[in-house]
Amino acid sequence: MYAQLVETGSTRLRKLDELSGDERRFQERIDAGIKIEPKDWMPEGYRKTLIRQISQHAHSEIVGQLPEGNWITRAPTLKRKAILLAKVQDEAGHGLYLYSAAETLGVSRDQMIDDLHSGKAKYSSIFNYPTLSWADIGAIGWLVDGSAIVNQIPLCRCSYGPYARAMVRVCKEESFHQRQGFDIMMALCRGTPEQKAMAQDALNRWWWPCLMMFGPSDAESVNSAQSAQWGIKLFSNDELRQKMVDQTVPQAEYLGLTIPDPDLKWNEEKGHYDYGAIEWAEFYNVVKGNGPCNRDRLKARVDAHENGAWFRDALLAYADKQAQRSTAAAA
Ligand code: BYC
Repeated sequence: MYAQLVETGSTRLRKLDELSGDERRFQERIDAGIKIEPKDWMPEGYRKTLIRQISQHAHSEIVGQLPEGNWITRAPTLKRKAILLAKVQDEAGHGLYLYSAAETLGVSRDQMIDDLHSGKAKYSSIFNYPTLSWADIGAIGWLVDGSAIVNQIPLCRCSYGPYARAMVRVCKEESFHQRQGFDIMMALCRGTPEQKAMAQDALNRWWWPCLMMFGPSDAESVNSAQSAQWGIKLFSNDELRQKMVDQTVPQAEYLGLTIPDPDLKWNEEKGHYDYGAIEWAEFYNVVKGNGPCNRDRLKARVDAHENGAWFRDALLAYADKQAQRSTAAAA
């Protein structure tokens, strides 16, 4: 597994009667649905797991601006340009709420940014694929933001207060993003045969990477069991992936598009769609840094940080000057 393997303090899940003192009281609070707040006692593994997940989530929002930002100047109308600009700006906001939520756990913004730039911290595999046509912007909104909502609605009820509260606003905005993507797909599917073919091509390329966004299968997911016990994960990777498939198939039918999976079939007995095998080798390859755009994405972030150094220096110099002036005025 290509995982950071955060040391959670135990090699297997312990039952309530095996926990002692603070740990037991902590688990009882989680089991009673009481939110954990920054100043509450928490096991070190819980703190580290949240820093890992929330910072990776924040990095995904920030890196996630790159594939769509690529199309702001090329959006087909002024209205589409304004909508896309607002959407990409929302993603920056999501990154900032999430970095702030992670900071409440005692990690600094600088440390998180360093970990992203050094390759230690991950960001979502999905943002390592290129946006080749305008239809990709529709597909991202429809499928990537659609998947993000499925994954993130349960996070609004997760055990850590600042993360749960940040997710409420994020989910409301993601819902607008998903609709704007579906609206682009509807316009293309009602357009010329060439436009419809462009929409189909985008669906063909984004479908499988979107299923991979939910993470490895439950059998391979190293962090799930502990995160579930701690109330960070309320549904498993496979459960959420299934929800995404079930909700998206009728939407594709409405658009008149074909999901690129010959094994996709309604299973009457299960009440769910069965879907074909995911190419996990591709997922791990992307997570290891070898996807089509990994190097470009990281370079864009590092360059932006380095090019913004003068601005951060200027802010600090201004803050120092203001502090000196107020000290002088008080003297
Ligand atoms: N990509 O044990 P598992 C968005 C890693 S933002 C890369 O199941 P966990 C959007 C995983 O980190 C989308 N790596 O892990 C933004 C772990 O490695 P580490 C981001 C992945 O944490 C802008 C290892 O594989 N959403 O939607 O229990 C525009 C084993 O996995 C991926 C979030 O971050 C992946 N796809 O579960 C539009 C949501 N999947 O860390 C849209 C919050 C797994 O041990 N995060 N890995 O080195 C989560 O819900 C969970 O962290 C995950 C993974 C379900 C993603």
